[in-house]
Amino acid sequence: MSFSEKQEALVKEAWEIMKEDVTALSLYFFTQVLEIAPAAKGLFSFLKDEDEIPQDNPKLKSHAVKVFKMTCEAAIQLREKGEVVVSGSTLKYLGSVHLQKGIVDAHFAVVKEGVLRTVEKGVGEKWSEEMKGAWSEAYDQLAAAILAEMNKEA
Ligand code: HEM
Ligand code: ISQ
Repeated sequence: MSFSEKQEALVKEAWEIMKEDVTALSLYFFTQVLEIAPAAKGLFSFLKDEDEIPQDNPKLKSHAVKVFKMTCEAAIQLREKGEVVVSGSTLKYLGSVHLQKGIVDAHFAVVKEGVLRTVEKGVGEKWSEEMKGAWSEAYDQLAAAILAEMNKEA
């Protein structure tokens, strides 16, 4: 399925709105992921020794932002090139980080659900099935690129 200009625009539009409130949304993102999979807490260096999710941790925020920004970039590439292209060195890094943390296929579905819930919350009344579809597709393709690299490195 090809990625349309409309879909790219929906992903970008959401991120533009979300940027305004990125600290709170980063927290929400982690909260959702840990609600679905509590064990994920032990995987993140900045969470594992905490009793609760830190409310104002720059690392937490920067990690969350990376996932959203990379999904946006994936949407742009999908529309422009029909596939997600992550630069070789970045992809290698992503592959090795996640491999080392023991991340598997099923974890990606958990993070995807977290991403979708966070976009839904972030955009409020602008949320739609079409926007959900566009984010899902961009995330899935990005996840597939990371997983393929992980399988290559394993
Ligand atoms: C680290 C992106 C999926 C768990 C990272 C980093 C990036 C990233 C960029 C490195 C951050 C840095 O060192 O600056 C992504 C993207 C994903 C994805 C774009 C999906 C498309 C997942 C999944 C899990 C996961 C499914 C499973 C829970 C982690 C962990 C780290 C990490 C544990 C290390 C965090 C730390 O520094 O302690 N990810 N990730 N990631 N990711 Fe992901
Ligand atoms: C996966 N990788 C990096 C950062 C993340 C933030 C929240 C949830 C999952 C993540």
